[in-house]
Amino acid sequence: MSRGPENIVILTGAGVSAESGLGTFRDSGGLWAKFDPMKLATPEAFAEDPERVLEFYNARRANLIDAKANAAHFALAELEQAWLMAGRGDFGLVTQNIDDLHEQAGSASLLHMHGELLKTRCTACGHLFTDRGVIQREAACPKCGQTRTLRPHVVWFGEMPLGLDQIYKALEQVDLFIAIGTSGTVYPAASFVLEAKRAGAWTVELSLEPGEISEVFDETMYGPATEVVPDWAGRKLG
Ligand code: BJW
Repeated sequence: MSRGPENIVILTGAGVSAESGLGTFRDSGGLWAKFDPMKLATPEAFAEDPERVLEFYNARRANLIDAKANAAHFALAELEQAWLMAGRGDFGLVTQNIDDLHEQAGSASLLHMHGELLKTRCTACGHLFTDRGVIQREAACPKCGQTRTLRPHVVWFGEMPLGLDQIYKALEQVDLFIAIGTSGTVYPAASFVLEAKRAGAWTVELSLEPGEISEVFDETMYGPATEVVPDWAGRKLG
């Protein structure tokens, strides 16, 4: 008997990159335990003190340069390839992470809903470019030439996440939704599981420990991402 297509949407958060040495936000010792997000990750903070915000993101860029994808990132890239090659259904990977570790592992159907740390955007002309260096306040935009207009291409609190139309469209058709390494604290990402349930999907949480909305999921598996994700993906591919 042939099975119908099974469309997958995966949402990842900081926990998937934790074992690559990138800090999470809300664990003890996480970024928002050390720094005040309202002073670093809002448009108001950038308007008030752009140097302070740039210093924070420049340091995070420097930290990202040596980070390597881990077994969880690789397992998701392999799952995607196998899923699509076998024609088993659609596959979408939505990440809240601004690092490039899913790309490093080879994921292709990838959407960065909170932006990308290694991109810089000009607030004057909208020019977006890959940039591994330091963003300097006085630097000129390579396209329009204006100075003091460059910012990291990340989504701050109060800003609209990226690709939401595409995400909600995928969630309307989803059969299997998996949230990995995310605390379920930040919206709208935290509500995707409810959209998936509305579409009739089976929902799974894979994380180190239960998050804010764990009770909503049909299935949960807790442990380090480098263990639970390859294990779950391997069983899925059977
Ligand atoms: C492991 C592990 C291991 C550890 N293995 N697992 C009141 C109510 C509801 C909403 C709001 C509200 N007031 C304001 C809002 C909206 C606001 C929001 O949600 N605020 C909440 C905090 C209350 N949201 C926004 O402003 C968003 N925009 C928006 O809403 O626009 C309007 C809109 C309207 C209508 C429709 C749609 C939109 C924008 C949010 C932008 C978030 N930006 C940040 C910073 C990005 C740049 C940067 O990196 O500096 O994004 S904040 C930060 O949190 C970052 C992350 O992507 C995001 C999510 O964090 P994540 O990934 O879940 O990390 P953690 O640390 O929280 O959790 C890690 C998890 O991993 C934990 O569970 C660990 O256990 C686990 N873990 N080690 C496996 N080894």
